[in-house]
Amino acid sequence: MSVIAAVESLTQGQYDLLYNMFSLTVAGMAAAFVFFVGARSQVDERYRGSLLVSALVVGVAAYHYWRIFEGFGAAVDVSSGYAFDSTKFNEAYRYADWLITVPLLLVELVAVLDLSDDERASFLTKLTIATVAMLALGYPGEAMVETGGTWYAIWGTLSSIPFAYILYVLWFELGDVIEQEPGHAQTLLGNLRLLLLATWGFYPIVYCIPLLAGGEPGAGAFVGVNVGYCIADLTAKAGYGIMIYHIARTKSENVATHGDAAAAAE
Ligand SMILES: *C/C=C(C)/C=C/C=C(C)/C=C/C1=C(C)CCCC1(C)C
Repeated sequence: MSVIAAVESLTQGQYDLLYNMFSLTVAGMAAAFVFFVGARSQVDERYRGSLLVSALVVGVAAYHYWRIFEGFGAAVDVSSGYAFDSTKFNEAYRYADWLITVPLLLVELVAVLDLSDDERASFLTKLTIATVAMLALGYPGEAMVETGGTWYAIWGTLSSIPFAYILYVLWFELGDVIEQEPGHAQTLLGNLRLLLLATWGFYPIVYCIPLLAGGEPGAGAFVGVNVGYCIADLTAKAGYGIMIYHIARTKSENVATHGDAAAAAE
């Protein structure tokens, strides 16, 4: 049974925690959307695209979390001891969301890097292919097989292969690119790379939560996984977008002080 299918009922505490977490995530994504749209005018024209993509990411996530929140409301029968009807909770929203937002997070990143068109295209192509492979291999584990069973571990491991490749590219290739960036922007991009690796690295850990719960999936594992993914999504999308905004501002100031030609040469 998948984590969700194994849930028969929640305690009041578990219900309150999830309710508040989904609510907070919808609000956080929606607030971030407004912020990124508004902040576009504060950066130089060439970096506005990165803020638009940041807004797109959190906008798409706000919508999906709203649907998840609604599904959660429909699945729990508060009047009969928080009984849980797993058929009303659609887990696929999260993976559908990641399929759209993860490649966009990469677009956001390259939009603040000084890359040639060729470099940009090659970077995005290989990372997007790896992302699709990672999610396509992770989904069956998450939703279609026995949680804690052999297949759960197999899908998780298979999904980790393209993930390891993504980490490799982000660490080494991105590291080389960042080294060529000027002054303060280089420090900020270094921090962004760390945030990226730390937040993305959190997802496979969340995937392992049901295993830590002794292999016997139940409401506890369900709550752990959902709270974990909410926190991961908020930091990897809204938090990351805020860092991209700071980088865009710093680089815009460089453009303003050194003029266009110097900034273009950097
Ligand atoms: C905004 C959403 C983001 C940044 C989602 C990232 C998701 C991952 C890095 C997921 C990775 C997984 C593994 C490496 C193995 C287990 C299955 C996954 C899909 C949770």
